[in-house]
Amino acid sequence: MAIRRILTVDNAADLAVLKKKSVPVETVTDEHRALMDDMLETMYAAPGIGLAAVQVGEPLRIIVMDLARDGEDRAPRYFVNPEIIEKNDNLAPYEEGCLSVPEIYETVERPDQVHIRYLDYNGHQVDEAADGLYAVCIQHEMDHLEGVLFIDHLSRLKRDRAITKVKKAARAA
Ligand code: K1U
Ligand code: ZN
Repeated sequence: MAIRRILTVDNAADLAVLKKKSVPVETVTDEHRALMDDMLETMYAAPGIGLAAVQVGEPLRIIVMDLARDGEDRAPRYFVNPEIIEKNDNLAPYEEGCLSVPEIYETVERPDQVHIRYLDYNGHQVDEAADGLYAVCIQHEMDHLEGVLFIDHLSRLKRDRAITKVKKAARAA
């Protein structure tokens, strides 16, 4: 397993990759499982609660997540080719962050419940309902698969300010 570099929006080459639409996985292979292992290690090290493959430079429709709280056992989740089958009309606000937009937290409104379908680590199909933080996180990560960042849900002014702030922080580091 290895910790990979997380692409960030302050770098023009990284941003071009982050804006790409990720491609579906045909069959879940050991190579994909190795990538998921690396992604999980990268996410834990960051630390974060979710990560899309494109954030480590692999534009494949793969996501990892762990929503376990401090003190709880790790509970890794793996999503290959996730789809939203149904979503609720109720929107709920949540202050989101993103490892590709470091140190920026802004409120985004999303459907508060979604029904998802995906392949797990072993390539088995799972159908599941997600609500609360699970619903927020899976929709945030699935946006990454379309090349959409959470700051794209903000006004242009707020988005530009966020990018300027990340660029300034990167220059100071
Ligand atoms: O970059 C990412 O996509 C990961 C992102 C996931 C996310 C967070 C909040 C709302 C929606 C999606 C993060 O993990 S940002 C870091 C974070 O939220 C966190 C870090 C340490 C402990 C707890 C949370
Ligand atoms: Zn993100």
